[in-house]
Parts: sequence; structure tokens; C-alpha cells
Amino acid sequence: MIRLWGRTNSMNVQKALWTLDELGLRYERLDAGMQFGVNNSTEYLQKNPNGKVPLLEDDGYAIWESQAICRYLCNQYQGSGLYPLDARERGRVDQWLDWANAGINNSLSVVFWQTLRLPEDQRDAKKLQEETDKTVAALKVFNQGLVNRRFIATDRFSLADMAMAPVVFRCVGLQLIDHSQPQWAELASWFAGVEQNQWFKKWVVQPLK
Ligand SMILES: N[C@@H](CCC(=O)N[C@@H](CS)C(=O)NCC(=O)O)C(=O)O
Repeated sequence: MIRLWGRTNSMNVQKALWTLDELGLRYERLDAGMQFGVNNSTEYLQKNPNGKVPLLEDDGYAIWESQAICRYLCNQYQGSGLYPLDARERGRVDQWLDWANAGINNSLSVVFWQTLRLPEDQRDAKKLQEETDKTVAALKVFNQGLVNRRFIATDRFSLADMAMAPVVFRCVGLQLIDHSQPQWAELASWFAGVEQNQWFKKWVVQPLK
């Protein structure tokens, strides 16, 4: 039995849910994190000592870190379509997956909290501007990576596209970029394709809060 813990408005949980559904797996999702709590209970911390979501459990095997979860699911359940076996193709997927976490998620997360989640008296306009600039600079790298390509990592849709889709959804929703402008043409064309994906519509498209 596969169980995933995590609130559905977390980008990291969305990636794991999307992977589960792309692979056609049966699973149970349990709310955890923020208003739902659970993630700081002793039982949860035994499985994920970071107290973060998502956490996946598969027949007694517990794994945390969203992208490790996505890779595990592909490795365990014939997901080579999303996470290719070829070393160079896999290398490209890993490259963009790692970059999504290290290269853009950190700054976007600050922007998200500074714009929507922190009480107004705790917001810091300078920090917001700095992290917005970093996020937009990273999006330029992503846009450049899509020149003459339909998907970011290989010639097929992969985990790398799934990792970046919620990021771009938030950046567009927060109006960090106007992707109708010509300098974002590659990103816009990629995003228009992603927006057709049924699991993107199910898990990622929701009001930002
Ligand atoms: N790098 C981790 C980040 C995990 C993380 O920071 N999760 C956030 C939600 S996106 C969390 O658990 N926040 C605490 C909470 O929801 O209570 C991953 O990709 O899984």
C-alpha cells in the first residue's frame, strides 16, 4: 500500500502526486503540514525527521524529499518514460531536477512567503525585490534551456518538466513575469503544452495561498 502525506497546496507534494498519477498507481493521500499538523508528531518524525511534507510510505519503506520520491516511484514502478534509463538522458533530467531545487525554488519560496503568507507587518520589501530578481534570472536560464526544444530535459516529457511546472505556475500567478512578452516565448510555448496535462490541471492549478 502506497501512502503519501502532504497538503495539496505544497509544490513539493504536487510533484509527488503528479508522479503517482502519471504512473497510474493506487495510493492513499493524508493531509499533513501547516494547518493540518501531523508532520511534527512523534510518529511522523520517526519517518521523516525533518518534519516536512511530502513523505511517502510504500509497504513499510519510508522516503522523504519530493524529488527523491519521484525518482523512487519511477525506478520502482516502470517509470522510465518519465525518468529515462539512458545515462545521458537521465543526466539531463537530473540536471534540471537538481537545478529546480537549488537554482530557483529557494528564491521563489521567499517571494511566495513575502507576497502571500507572511503577515504584512513581517514582510520585507528589499528582500522581496532581491529574491524576485533571483527568481526571474533563473527563469531566463530556463527559457534559454527551452530554445528549439519541446521539453526541458530530453525529447520527451519527463520528471524535469513536472518539477518546473508548479514553479512556472507560481511565477506566472505572482506576476513575476509577463509570459506573453516575446522574451518569454520558449517558456510560454512549453507552459501552454504543460497546461494541457490532466494531472497538472488536477494538482497544480489552484488558487495561490
Ligand atoms: N526539499 C524538500 C522541501 C520540503 C518542504 O520544505 N516542505 C514544506 C512544504 S513545500 C513543508 O513541509 N513545510 C512545513 C509545513 O507544511 O508544515 C522537498 O523537496 O521535499
